[in-house]
Amino acid sequence: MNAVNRFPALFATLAISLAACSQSNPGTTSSTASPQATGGSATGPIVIGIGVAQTSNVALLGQEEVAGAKIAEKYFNDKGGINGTPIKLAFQDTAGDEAGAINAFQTLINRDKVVGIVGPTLSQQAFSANPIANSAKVPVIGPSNTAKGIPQIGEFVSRVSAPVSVVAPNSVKAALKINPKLKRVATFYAQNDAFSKSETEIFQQTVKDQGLDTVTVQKFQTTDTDFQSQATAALNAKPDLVIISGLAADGGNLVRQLRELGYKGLIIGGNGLNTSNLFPVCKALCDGVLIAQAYSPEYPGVVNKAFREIYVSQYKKEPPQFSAQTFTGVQVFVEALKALDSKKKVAQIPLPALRVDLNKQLLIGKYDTPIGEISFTPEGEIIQKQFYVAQIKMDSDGNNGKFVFLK
Ligand code: 1QQ
Repeated sequence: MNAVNRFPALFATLAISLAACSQSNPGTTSSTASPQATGGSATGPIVIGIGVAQTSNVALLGQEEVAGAKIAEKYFNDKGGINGTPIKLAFQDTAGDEAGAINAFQTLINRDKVVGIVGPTLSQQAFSANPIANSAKVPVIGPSNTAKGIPQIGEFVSRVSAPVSVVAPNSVKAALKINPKLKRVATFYAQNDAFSKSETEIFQQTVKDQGLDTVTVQKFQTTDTDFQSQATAALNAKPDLVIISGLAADGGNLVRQLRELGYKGLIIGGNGLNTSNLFPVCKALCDGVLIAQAYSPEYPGVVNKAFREIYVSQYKKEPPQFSAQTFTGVQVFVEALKALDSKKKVAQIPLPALRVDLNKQLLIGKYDTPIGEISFTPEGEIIQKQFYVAQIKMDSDGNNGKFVFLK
């Protein structure tokens, strides 16, 4: 089928997903923080910025981050906020590109006067927007920035999203457990996306380390919808494992087109495919895709139990990784602010000093979060213990699906 025939399906899918996004997250496109409600003000809530993608293709990933942040805001305020002072989240939509992330970060820093930012959604955006926050001495916690080099952007940048180097190899090992005879690997990656380039390097190294053969490497763009030429070239190389590093819309279309062309082997999706928003794109053909996870809904910690219960009651499904990681980002800010506040009331600290103190404090804390017990290296890299692999299981009509965690 040609590109023209593909477009209506893609746009219909995106329209549905984005409409669902705006319905489930009303009123989150801009901040309602008043000028008084600043980090270091004597009165009013303490404002934490959330700069993630609420529009564009990347909202397929970012809308799960908004959900996690909102659950965290209510959860921590119900528990008394920062020793009695509530927190308030200021949301700014980064959309899907660098310019959007830069705009959102500038608004959060200069207008909303946040104490710190959880965001952006993509590593591709982080490499452009984080240096701005870093120069302004505003702490940034990456909820989903997994490319190599993120904490190294600067001293005010940390992340609660474990890097591709520790997460991605798990799915290759899981594929080998399912089919120990695997040998021939076709790798696909989005060449216009920093995360996808970083993740494919790890996948390709893991393939070597596991004694498998790379039979082809195919490139695409995250904006592509037609993958006929790459998929056909890859299938001519007779792979028995396909590995995809891209984002949800492109990744989902690639999965679908590989299956439509007759590919029957295992498929591994990278972190950009790690959302149930993939399901409307590849429908029943999403079935069987393996994706490594930095979160399990079954993690037994107290905070995860509470988070999971709230998420399930609100969304009628298990919480996804990106929601858990964004909740975790807010939690780190809240707990670091509480620790600071018990030494000196944060409301009395001028905002520039508070931002600097907060960054120092968050890096030395230990946190019991939905994604497990975590801490940070002095550089801001997350130290996390548990990782998992899930496999997508679709209903036969392709309308509903779930992530089944492998033992
Ligand atoms: C990154 C990612 C994204 C695909 C998560 C939304 O891991 O850009 O680093």
